[in-house]
Amino acid sequence: MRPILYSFRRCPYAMRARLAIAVSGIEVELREILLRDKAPELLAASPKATVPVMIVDGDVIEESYDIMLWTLSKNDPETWLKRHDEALVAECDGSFKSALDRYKYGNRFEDSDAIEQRSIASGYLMKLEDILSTQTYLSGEKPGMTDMSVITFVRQFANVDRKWFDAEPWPNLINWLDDFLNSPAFADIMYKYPKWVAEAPVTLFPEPK
Ligand SMILES: N[C@@H](CCC(=O)N[C@@H](CS)C(=O)NCC(=O)O)C(=O)O
Repeated sequence: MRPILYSFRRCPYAMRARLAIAVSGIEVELREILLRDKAPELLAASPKATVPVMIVDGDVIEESYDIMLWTLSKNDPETWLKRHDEALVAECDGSFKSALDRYKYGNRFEDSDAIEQRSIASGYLMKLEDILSTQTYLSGEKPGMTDMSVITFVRQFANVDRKWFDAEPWPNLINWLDDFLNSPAFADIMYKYPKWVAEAPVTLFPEPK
């Protein structure tokens, strides 16, 4: 049975799941979700109601990172799992993402200051810059799990105020992000799908070439 992926195009969590699926070559049935109008089938499968969610042979995988790990455990032709700094990814998913949300959605968090949070998040990005000043990727000379787990969140951070981001002293981080944004791999995961409804024809991801 082909896995089902509930996804949302612009969600950084869903994007990293799609990156792993695309590199693995495992074909899934993609169901594009609108966050403000979630499909009842998603809510029934996963009451926590976040995307991405993957259904494999009746099992529900509800965390993007676990979807990446499951997918790559099945097929990892670019050996991403060999290049995997778990601590750096955990810091991204934890304190960096928390500060990013408070920077990007400052008005939703009454007790925090957006600029202060931007500076907290920047501490993590300077750490990435230090690594990228000595090697091309966070994972070494080839991209790996570390790069692909964090890059969609760095993109989200950069997009809050790209002019400000580009003026910061992290040239290697900017190059690393821009190379990714200009890559075929990024274009392949950003294809626009219409909102999924149960009666729609099956949509396969990655797109058959
Ligand atoms: N820890 C989850 C987080 C997923 C998540 O928060 N996704 C957001 C979209 S980017 C979501 O679905 N939010 C629910 C909503 O906005 O209703 C994961 O890694 O998959």
